[in-house]
Amino acid sequence: MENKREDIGQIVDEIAALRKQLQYHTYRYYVLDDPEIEDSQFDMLMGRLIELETAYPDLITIDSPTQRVGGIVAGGFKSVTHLSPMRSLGNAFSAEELMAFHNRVQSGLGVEAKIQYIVELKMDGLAINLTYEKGHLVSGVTRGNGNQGEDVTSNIRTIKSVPLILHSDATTIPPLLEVRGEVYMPKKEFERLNREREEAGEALLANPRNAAAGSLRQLDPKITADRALDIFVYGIGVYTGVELTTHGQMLEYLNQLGLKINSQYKIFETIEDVITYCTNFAEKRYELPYDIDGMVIKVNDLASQQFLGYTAKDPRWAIAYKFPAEQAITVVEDIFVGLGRTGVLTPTAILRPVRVAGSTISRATLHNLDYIEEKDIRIGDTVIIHKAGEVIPKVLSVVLEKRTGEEIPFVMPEICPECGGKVVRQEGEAAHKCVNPHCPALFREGLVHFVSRDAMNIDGLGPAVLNALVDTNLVKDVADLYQLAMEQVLTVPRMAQKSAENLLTAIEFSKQAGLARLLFALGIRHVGVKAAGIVARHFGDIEDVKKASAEDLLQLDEIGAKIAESIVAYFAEEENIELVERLRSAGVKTTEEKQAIEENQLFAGKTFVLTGTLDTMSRTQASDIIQKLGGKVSGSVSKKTSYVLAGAEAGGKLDKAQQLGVEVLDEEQFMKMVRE
Ligand code: 3B8
Repeated sequence: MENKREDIGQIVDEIAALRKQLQYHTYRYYVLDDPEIEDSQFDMLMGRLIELETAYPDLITIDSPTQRVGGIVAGGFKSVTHLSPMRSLGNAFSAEELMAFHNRVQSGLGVEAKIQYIVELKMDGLAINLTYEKGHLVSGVTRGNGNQGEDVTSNIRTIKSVPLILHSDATTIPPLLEVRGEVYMPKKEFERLNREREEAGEALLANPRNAAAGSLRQLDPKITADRALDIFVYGIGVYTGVELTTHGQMLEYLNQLGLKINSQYKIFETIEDVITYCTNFAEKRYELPYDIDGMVIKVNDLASQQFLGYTAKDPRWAIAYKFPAEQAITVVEDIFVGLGRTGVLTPTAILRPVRVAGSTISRATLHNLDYIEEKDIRIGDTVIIHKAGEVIPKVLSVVLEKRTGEEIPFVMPEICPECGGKVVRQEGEAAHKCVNPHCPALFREGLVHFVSRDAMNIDGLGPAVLNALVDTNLVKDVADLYQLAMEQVLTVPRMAQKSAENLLTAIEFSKQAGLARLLFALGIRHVGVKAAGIVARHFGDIEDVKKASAEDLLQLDEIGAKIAESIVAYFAEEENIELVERLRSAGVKTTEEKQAIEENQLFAGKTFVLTGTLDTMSRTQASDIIQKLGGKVSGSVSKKTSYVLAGAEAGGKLDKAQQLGVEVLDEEQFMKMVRE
């Protein structure tokens, strides 16, 4: 017995030592890009740890280096409210706009103020908020709308340069730390992934940014783990327990904690130097191993940042300098009319292929007839095209000097190119539409929408597979997807056994997506992700959505008349009712957890009074959190006060609260409420 206990003690120590070593070498390899040991040595350490943890499963902890890849996230990602909002940057496209930014900063801080700027590379990825509590990673959430994002923690954990535990040597660990950074996919990894997809006959991803976004939205972290995502952190949200004076110092502090910062930042004393540096960098960007779409200019002094604050939208202390869009000259070889999900006919220019901004462009959207007429774009014209960060390039203008007179003006077809049905243009609308509700192209687009990421998120149904399923009549409506059998899927050209299995698993899995995704997936006009979520969480069951009147729906926050009427109209159609019924009997979940109180309205109707010094956050930050969650903050304690949040050296207000029997919370209790 005695012996056994000693053994366990030794095992515990060995496990701790292995974890420490693995953490350190992961940091050397993935954060510093400067490994100290061979991969094989690393694998041996990991092997030993796995061996011990297998023998002693009770000793496994969530932070163990063996636990980066977890199980599938059932039911989609949860929406989470950020403790402090995550804003996005305003843009400057020229030296003049940078100068204007500087003038605003200067007048904000006073004409005498000497301003130091720090310039960073602007990563073209996805903004993510990492929350660390007592040095442990507790969540990774997308920026979302700035207030709420999606909880993609399970996928963030697979990124090796994200420490699961912050480094505690040489620095203090903050009790609470929100770190902001950009998750990206290195160019090499993007190319590797696309090669793999090409071989598998899957649709290619447009650019590293989209690839990173798609990878982060996988419900199975194993898939994310297979894609070498990376991160650079560049800022903090709520943080406690440390004093920082400049942004540069903050970056170095984050670095000391084991987080990965981009060391290519530079500090400047004048705006002229900032401008020279930024404009010169445009050419160098293609030499980097990752995509950047500009530079970020920040006021270096943190007190000045705070003083300048934010406009309704953007920080006043920082701005993005976007590199000029790349332009190229080519020829419009044809104009093709495609059909969108809502029946809109969209003309696309087929271009003689040309290289712009690092990729080959062979088409550009022409939006609608007005756009074509305004720019007078004709088939055969030589045009200047322009590609900025966005995926779809645009035709900027026609090179009139190149006109020969042979060019053919574009005519919008009067019948739908897919079904031969009538095309109409409603008064006051720019779009031409096919109004045949049974148009096969509309159905195909509806299907693409149904399986898309924000909808039922069925992976493995790229355009080629979908077309094959539709063309062979295996899928005549979205409910048919749930009746597919293995033999049927295998009839799709180039479909391998493994892909077919994956597809059927993904379809099966999507049954649990829940009402919010389903409502969005159905493609009810005007019902976006957000509205679908609000309606689903309010009613909880599709039966109740069906029964809802326009007035019922209008009661909901953010649901306007257009959405309400469209939902009512959708469920007035017998055909749609039947479709929903078939989905339900196939096992598709048609309910959603109801929210008695809005998720972000935890403190609705509650009044807080703050007193004393809080040590994990400032009072302003605490007020922000309370208000964000629907609560009020008042200056004095009365019977109506719901809670007093008391920090150190709380005085009279605390006494009064106790007299009146008002509940008093300390910081820890408060944070616990917020977290739950
Ligand atoms: C404030 C500062 C947004 C950002 C910021 O590499 C704010 O700083 C932001 F409201 O989005 N993509 C960066 C990057 C992005 C941001 C940033 N710094 N380096 C980026």
